[in-house]
Amino acid sequence: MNSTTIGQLIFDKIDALARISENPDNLTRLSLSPEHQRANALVGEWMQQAGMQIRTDAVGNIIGRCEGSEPGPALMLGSHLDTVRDGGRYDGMLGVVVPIVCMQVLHSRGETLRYPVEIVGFSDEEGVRFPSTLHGSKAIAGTLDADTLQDTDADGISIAEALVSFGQDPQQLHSAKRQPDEFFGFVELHIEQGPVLEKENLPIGVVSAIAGASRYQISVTGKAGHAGTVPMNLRQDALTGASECIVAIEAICGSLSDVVGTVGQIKAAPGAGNVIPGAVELSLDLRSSEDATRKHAEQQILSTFDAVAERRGLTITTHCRHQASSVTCDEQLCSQLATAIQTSGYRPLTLSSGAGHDAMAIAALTPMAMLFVRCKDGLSHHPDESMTREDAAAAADVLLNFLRQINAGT
Ligand code: HGY
Ligand code: MN
Ligand code: MN
Repeated sequence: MNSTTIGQLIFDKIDALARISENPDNLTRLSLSPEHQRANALVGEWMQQAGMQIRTDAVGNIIGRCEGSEPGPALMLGSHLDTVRDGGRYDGMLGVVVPIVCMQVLHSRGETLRYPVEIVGFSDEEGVRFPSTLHGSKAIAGTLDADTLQDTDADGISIAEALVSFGQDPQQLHSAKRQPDEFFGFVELHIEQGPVLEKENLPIGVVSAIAGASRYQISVTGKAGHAGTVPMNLRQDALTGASECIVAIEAICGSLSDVVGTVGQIKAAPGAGNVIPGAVELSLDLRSSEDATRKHAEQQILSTFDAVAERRGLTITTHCRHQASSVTCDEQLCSQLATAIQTSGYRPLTLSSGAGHDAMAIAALTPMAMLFVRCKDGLSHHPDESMTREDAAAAADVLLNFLRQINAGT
């Protein structure tokens, strides 16, 4: 199979997955949804065609396994199959499809690796449906707290209830946990979601580290009232208070280097144009490659909330729903990936990740590393997310080099 064919094979699979959405007008596939079920079924078929045995674990991860010619620890590959709302088709899916196509190429050539390979389509990495995130990879790493299964989505459905509808038993959460001696490493291939590779005119790079992240749910409570009769100086307006908090988040993060803060969700109640908002719910997403810097930003933001609450006669409560420390990628795997990139004829660039990935959870189980693939304008979490067939084929070429290198023990 030449690189054009491989690039097309990858794109055909990516496009087929992109047609599985809760919404005909955009790509939205949330975890443990009927769409997720359909995506797992399609990916499972492809894994079987590539000579893999498949299973779905207790938290909805789809797992393909191909035994090696020798017994021993496996290499885990994979990424997530859930998307953000109105998202792009490569974020996550590329890191499941490219390894499957690589296994398909080896299978078609009758090439058997010495070591077993597992490919995982992780069930919830985006954390869009539920307030917490990385459920699939954390369950495999054994770090998913059983209490998290009580988290509920906007319709009040808990993860546990969603797992039952998905055909799983939440009581079996522990059975998803894998043992460290089952693997010698995890490599996740993912679009860069940033501008560096494009600027360096490279299709692929090695990730050095993944930024840490905190996610908060914030409630601002004031007093609803008549929009026409309450004088401005007597109001306890939850929405103007929340707005002051949002602008403060932007100012604090903007004043610190290497921190990004985002309020992506906001909901005001009762939500009538002629009623002063009495309650507001908002999200806060904070990232930094340095955990101490992220903590410092958090302190500053939370004390600003106290001052706003005091001055405006509001109650502001914060609930941390997710914390992930920044993680450094495994040196040996990174160097092997850099060699694989050189074998494909590219300069091996190393770059860090501002986005979170399943690899940061799997790091608790086994050494992990990541390959980033160029995407247009670095755009992601957007329907215009795009990349080229040539870069997809380059990614497969590098991953095949890596698989063969490991096989040769180099
Ligand atoms: O939000 C992130 O960093 C990832 O795309 N879930
Ligand atoms: Mn992703
Ligand atoms: Mn994403």
